[in-house]
Amino acid sequence: MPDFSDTLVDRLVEAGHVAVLTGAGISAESGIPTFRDPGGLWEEFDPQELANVEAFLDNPELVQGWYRHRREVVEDAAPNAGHHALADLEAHVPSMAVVTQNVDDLHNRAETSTVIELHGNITDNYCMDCEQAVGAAAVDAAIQDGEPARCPDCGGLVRPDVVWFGEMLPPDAMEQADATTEQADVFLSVGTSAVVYPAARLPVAAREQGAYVAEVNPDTTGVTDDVHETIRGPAGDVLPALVD
Ligand code: BJW
Repeated sequence: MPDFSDTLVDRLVEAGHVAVLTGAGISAESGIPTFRDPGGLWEEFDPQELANVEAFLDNPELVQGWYRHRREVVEDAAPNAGHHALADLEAHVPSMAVVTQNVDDLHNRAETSTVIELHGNITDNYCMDCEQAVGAAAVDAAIQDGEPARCPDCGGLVRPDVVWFGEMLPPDAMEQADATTEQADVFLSVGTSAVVYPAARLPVAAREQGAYVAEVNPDTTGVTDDVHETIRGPAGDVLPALVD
């Protein structure tokens, strides 16, 4: 049985608004690798070669192929007990939002109502020149032919709609994330190493702004020392127990 305090339960029961920040760890139990854990994506692949725009422009086929592979993993995955517990929590609190760093769409597929995607969504692609959306099928067909995927209208390179290092986060999403953090009476930080900014500053900002902040993670993170309470364990065990 996961170990959390009566204080957290009381604060959740009394909360007017709950904000939840999620990271790759919440989707680990759906079979989607995290980035920085042993066996995670960054152990096998160098982020410098794949997750920034210079790498993409150097070798678009390689980066498009890597994202296609990850998109397929995501399409084959399903939301797990942790995603479902957060969707269920909505029924127990007056207002709630999930701010996610994940690009895997699993909070939407678990039918959480308010999902703020800070780092984009791997199911979407767009043209770097004319910015129009390009369907995944067109990207897959080009890669199949050994060519970089290009925009059917203007011929520009097509990239996944994700946020790479050195890029700004979508301004609307960041504004919404800041607003939900400011409003929060309880803030949960779930399955994130909390080392990537600006997302990593949200739990700290929540505490400064008066929220009760709890972390759900099997390991220590960049914000462990900043939260009121740490619940050690997998999100798929902890969150259903907390919501029940
Ligand atoms: C479980 C579990 C289970 C396991 N249950 N838990 C110096 C200081 C401060 C900032 C910077 C700096 N130098 C550069 C920066 C800025 C940079 C940054 O933060 N770098 C740091 C690494 C130092 N940030 C940016 O560049 C951002 N943009 C920005 O700041 O714009 C302004 C700016 C512009 C120009 C110059 C400077 C500033 C953009 C960041 C974009 C991040 N993109 C990625 C890739 C997305 C696309 C893709 O998927 O390919 O986002 S990187 C990657 O990390 C991904 C994730 O969303 C993100 C966070 O990772 P996350 O989710 O925390 O995963 P892990 O693997 O780290 O952790 C998993 C956790 O789960 C672990 O704790 C496990 O224990 C736990 N876990 N199983 C619960 N079952």
